[in-house]
Amino acid sequence: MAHVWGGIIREYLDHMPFAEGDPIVTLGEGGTPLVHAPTLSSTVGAEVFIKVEGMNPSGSFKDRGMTSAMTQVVKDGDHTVVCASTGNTSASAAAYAAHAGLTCVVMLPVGKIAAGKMAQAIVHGAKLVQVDGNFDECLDIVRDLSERYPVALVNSVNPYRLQGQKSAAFEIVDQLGDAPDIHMLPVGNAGNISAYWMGFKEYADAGLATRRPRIWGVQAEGAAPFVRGHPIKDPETVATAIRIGNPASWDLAIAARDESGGWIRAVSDAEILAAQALLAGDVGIFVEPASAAPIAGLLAAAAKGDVPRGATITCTVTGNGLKDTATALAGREIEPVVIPVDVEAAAAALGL
Ligand code: AN7
Repeated sequence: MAHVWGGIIREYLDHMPFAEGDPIVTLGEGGTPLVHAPTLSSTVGAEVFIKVEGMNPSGSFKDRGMTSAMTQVVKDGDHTVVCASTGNTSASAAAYAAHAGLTCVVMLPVGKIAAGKMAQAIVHGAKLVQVDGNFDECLDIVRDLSERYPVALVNSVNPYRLQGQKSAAFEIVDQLGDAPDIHMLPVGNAGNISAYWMGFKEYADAGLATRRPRIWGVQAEGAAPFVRGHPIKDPETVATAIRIGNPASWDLAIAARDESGGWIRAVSDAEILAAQALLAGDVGIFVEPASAAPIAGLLAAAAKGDVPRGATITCTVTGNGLKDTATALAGREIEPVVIPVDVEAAAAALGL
């Protein structure tokens, strides 16, 4: 019989802080495609694979961490979860809370959340609080709130989040047959880069990979605390998902970078948008702006001659492009042709 995917906790139970019989909260997350990108590969002189995390149930990688965080919340008998978010964490938390019958409170920077993500929080029934501040300030509030009130924090400072998110590294090794030479991903609050490094290390230590990859992280120029070497007060970028100036997992991200022999660099908003268009037009994958950052970083590294010839490089694209169509379409000339119901008019319109 064909294998039916059971979500990342069941699939990787031996590597998770849970046991058979635990009340697993899952929407079937994980098992996402790893897509070879031939044109991009020849452009950069390496073998490039794209890990398509926008295929998760709520459209982003956050679902991997939310299945584990929510399972622990249910085990603990808590009833209300809270998170700060640039949009994807709140969308995922709202979906998993709805599934588990929990109350979900989301704290969002006003005016800085993509429309699709806002819609997700609303339709899944989250209590929405908009804050006249940025993500970092929202995170400060929810951390305080969870210490003083009976609400469980499901941001990535909750260690169960990283436990789930490390499963993406396991999948990449399983899909490739070994770890890549280099793994690339966007860096915002820095939970994911920390989780991937944990996952790659765990798999190698268990003898399931022969090596660990170098980790190359990419930030947006206007929100690049790791590149500057200190927190940024007023982060700004078109990639609202990674509009973060004071990453919570600072030390873990630095460890991932340095232990792996990797780097964290920055790309401009223009490079991000160009990479988003390239992924959509040449690879066939529509991602949100933040997710295009690693591709922009890869192209910049190749232009500098920093990409080892023939290396196997995996890039995580973290969120689905449908969440933010306004940014994707801004600056594009769209002239729809309207024709009568007539095949000759259709042929004429197409220049056939
Ligand atoms: C598409 O939703 O922080 O470095 O509150 O949505 O693990 O934070 C989102 C982050 C990359 C950065 N790509 O990951 C939130 C939030 C997308 C994202 C990141 C985010 P981290």
